[in-house]
Amino acid sequence: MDEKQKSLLLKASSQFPIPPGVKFSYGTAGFRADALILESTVFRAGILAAMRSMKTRSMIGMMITASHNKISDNGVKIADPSGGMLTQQWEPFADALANAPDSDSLLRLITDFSKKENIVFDGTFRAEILLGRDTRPSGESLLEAAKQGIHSIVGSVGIDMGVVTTPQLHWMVRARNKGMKGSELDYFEQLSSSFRCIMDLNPGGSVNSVDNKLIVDGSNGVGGEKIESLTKMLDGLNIELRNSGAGVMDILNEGVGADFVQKEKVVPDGFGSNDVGKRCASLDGDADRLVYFIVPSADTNKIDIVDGDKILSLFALFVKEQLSIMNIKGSEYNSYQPCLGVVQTAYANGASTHYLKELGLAVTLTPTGVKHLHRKSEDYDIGIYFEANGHGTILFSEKFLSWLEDKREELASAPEDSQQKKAVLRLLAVSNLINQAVGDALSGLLLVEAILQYKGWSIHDWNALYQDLPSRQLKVIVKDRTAIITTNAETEVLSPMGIQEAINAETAKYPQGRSFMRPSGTEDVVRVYAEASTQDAADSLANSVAKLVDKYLGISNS
Ligand code: 16G
Ligand code: MG
Repeated sequence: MDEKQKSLLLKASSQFPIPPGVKFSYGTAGFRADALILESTVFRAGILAAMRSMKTRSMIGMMITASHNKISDNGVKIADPSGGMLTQQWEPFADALANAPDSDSLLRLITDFSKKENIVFDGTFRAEILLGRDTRPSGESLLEAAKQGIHSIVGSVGIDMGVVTTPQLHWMVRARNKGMKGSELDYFEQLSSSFRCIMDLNPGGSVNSVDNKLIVDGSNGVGGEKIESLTKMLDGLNIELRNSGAGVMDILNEGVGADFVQKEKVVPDGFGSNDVGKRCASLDGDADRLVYFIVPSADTNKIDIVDGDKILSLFALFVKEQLSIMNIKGSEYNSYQPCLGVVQTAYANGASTHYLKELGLAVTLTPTGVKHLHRKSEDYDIGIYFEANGHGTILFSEKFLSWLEDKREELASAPEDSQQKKAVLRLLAVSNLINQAVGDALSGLLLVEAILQYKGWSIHDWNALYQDLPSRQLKVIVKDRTAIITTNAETEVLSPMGIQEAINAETAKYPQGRSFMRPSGTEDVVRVYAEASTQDAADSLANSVAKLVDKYLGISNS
């Protein structure tokens, strides 16, 4: 590193001292904290993004968001050239960078790491970072900090995409690195044209007119604004947007949004007795989560949640159906058997896993966090993943897509009503509609709507695919959650010793009982999950396991 680069880094970083007494961790989905203490972290993440761009010789993404967290929080995460999450190999460097106590140690870290990674700071490569932020007021000043970080590496530029959803930014990074057009308008055009294509191929069975309207809870975040732009480009979809964030009292994620409805299972603000029986959907604050719900009666504030597991089941059913339409016995299509797999986490309701296995699908569990599910889904020709909380998408392998393209050509002269041809065209359209970079509430919502229309199903028909087992989630505050080591996709605890045996003994007392504990990757708590054949039983099992967590690890246990 030459003297010019060194002094640039020293000078810029001295403007962003780290707050005393805080330890930052890249965590499950990037750095997250109170926005007031994040400037140095975002500045340093800007340096990291520029170095990652130099290393990969590609465009990198940087998104400023704290997703479903409260409005006063913010965060930052990095998107790799594929549009996916930052490689896990760089996470320890991200942590070290964020916590380096002063400019000199920061410089030393950068010098050592760049030597190890063969990154040469000679200013000859133009590192490019696409920057996005959600609607949080703190986003603007944090964006400035990000730019300062980027500019402290000679030859690096930040391209500001403004206020976007997290999946939009990931999509743009992926598109641009593939040499395709990657503006917001391109994103909307791709989604709307592929949606139209699937709808045009639908057999014409339509849901009844009352049910035809979809009511969307925008979580008072960026998703609302974007869904409005998208709906303007769409026919055949009647969307009423609530919680758009436009009103003075509309506070981001407060009593609204996908995280709230999925965890609390109660009616979000802006919804009520007039919505009984209607098809409703909630996005989270940065629109990478999607869940649906039904208000079952005017007498209760409880909702029936149609969560990520049900979305996964709907997608899996649809894709499997298209594959079997193409795979007529004795035909040439038998020569290649695409492998369809589904990926869930331990939070997936046991009833969903049972349903998917009954469909004959390979079901795999990974630890919590999109990066784990996404990576596992890449093992399949078609990998569908969802977390119960609404993060998920469908990944198509290059091999499968080029096979589909060949089939399209072969079937070009087949009659318009050829079912095989339609199935091929449908799957190609799905691969364009559904975000291949990361789970995306907007593209996921369009695919759900198109499939319901295809099947002529109401939300009630969809919800009846299987019945969720009653479940309960609890949080427990402990002395040190890093003392916990889990295995088998977080379904078992290795350390502290003895706790797993105690959990097993409790769980065995309940019919259809299942429970696990895991340290949160985003909060300083331990999470407990339990399910059983009745709500009372699930509550009681969750409470017993929470007591065990407290006994083995709790604050009171000192
Ligand atoms: C983050 C993750 C999400 C995960 C959640 C778990 C991404 C983009 N988001 O929101 O996948 O379900 O954390 O939080 O990876 P927890 O560790 O606090 O339970
Ligand atoms: Mg989110």
